[in-house]
Amino acid sequence: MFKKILIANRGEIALRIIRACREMGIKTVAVYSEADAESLHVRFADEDVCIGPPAPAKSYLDAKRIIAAAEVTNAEAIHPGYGFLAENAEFAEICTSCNLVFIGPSPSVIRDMGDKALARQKMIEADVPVTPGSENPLTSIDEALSLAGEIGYPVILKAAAGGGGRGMRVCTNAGELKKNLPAAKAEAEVAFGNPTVYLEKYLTSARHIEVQVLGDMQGNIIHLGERDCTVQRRHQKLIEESPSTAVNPVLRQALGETAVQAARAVGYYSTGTVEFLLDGQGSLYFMEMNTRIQVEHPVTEEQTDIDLVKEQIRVAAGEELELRQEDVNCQGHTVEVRINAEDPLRNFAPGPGRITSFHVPGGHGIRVDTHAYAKYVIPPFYDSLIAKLIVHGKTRDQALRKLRRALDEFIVEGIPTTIDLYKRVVDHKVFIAGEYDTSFMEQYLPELIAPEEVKSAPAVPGS
Ligand code: MV4
Repeated sequence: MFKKILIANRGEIALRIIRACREMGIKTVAVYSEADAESLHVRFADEDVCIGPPAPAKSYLDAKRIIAAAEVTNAEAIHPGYGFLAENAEFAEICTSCNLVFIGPSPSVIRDMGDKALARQKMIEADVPVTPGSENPLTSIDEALSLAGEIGYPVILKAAAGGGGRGMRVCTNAGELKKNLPAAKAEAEVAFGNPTVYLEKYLTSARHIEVQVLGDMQGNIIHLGERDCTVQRRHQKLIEESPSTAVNPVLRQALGETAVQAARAVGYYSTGTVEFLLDGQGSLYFMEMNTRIQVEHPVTEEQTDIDLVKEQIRVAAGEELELRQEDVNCQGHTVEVRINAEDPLRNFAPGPGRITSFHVPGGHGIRVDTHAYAKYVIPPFYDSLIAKLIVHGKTRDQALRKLRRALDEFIVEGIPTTIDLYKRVVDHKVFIAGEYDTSFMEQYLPELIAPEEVKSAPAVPGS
């Protein structure tokens, strides 16, 4: 097992990894930018190295600085967390070439799953059901038009190097497809340095269900249940819950087996997430595979009582999984919400600044993963996540009551937050009934997607 791990990240996920390491008796090295000198991950790590100015490109995204910090502190492994370099195959390769263990899947799997068009192709070859659409990247507008004609509108254009909703455009007819294809390619080139775009049938009233998988280097792969991530705002997940109210035991079995089949098809090890769309008829379609520990991993931890970060570290050290599929036992109901420093009155623009008072909720079944504290200054340079509130109850009704009570107890003053947005969602009868789909926010809480002045503009599909 490693004696010392460097955490190449910041905020709550850096703290989360430090916690796992400390419980495993592993020393920790924190890296931080000048903007994070007062951040808790610096304080709680055994050692810390300032790696540069606030700009991510000169700090948390700079492989050279991170590797140098690992060398001067004699760290044996690097945990990338999520975001930053977590799904950067080149960084994973650089770690390996510098005799550092990258805590994650192999670089080739990171690269392959990072190309969403290639991931689809590999799933088609493995008989994993994928959303009807292009089997290869689109090469011409004629090809796109004939394909869309075959599968029927609406269709959605997706950037192969994108993922998570970035650069997606919905087209409801041939005219929109003609207009949006060149724009989507140009946008993908600018955003990801890769203009490759593919096309899928747009499933209008779907659920977004993802399955947590865990594999070791000996070829063992298990699944750890599903997370329903359907409630999103502009492709940012707002709420994640498990189990999904749209999944019955038969479908759950199929979901888990299909997720393991997908992971096995690409030789997966470490923690990973297989994302599916579930259509109104109960059909499952592979959408993409994420090769990192995700923001919402605590949902699965509370359902299964398995520490996913510890398992990820054990696998990276070459250990075989102790867990067998029959040992995975999901209990109760868990819901997670992300508390962001964003201002709902300013179209959720980031609201960095000093937190003047901070009180987190507690009590049975309440977990708060946060790096924030009273007097802490949320910097403007990074994502606006302040805390994740995760609640667990025996039933969904109990969990939602706990969540509502916890949101009322959550005190953050000095900066704007999204706490009140969640009170609106959790109070909504359609959400409480569990009968929501991907259109939930747009259909029932449109004022929380865009403020009044923007709403007057006609919604342009594919915008
Ligand atoms: C889709 C889709 C329906 N059909 N793809 C992918 C990334 C994620 N952030 C949203 N994604 C979706 N991809 C096809 N072919 C529906 C979603 C989707 C969604 C879309 C719009 C508004 C909210 C959504 C919530 C979850 C999933």
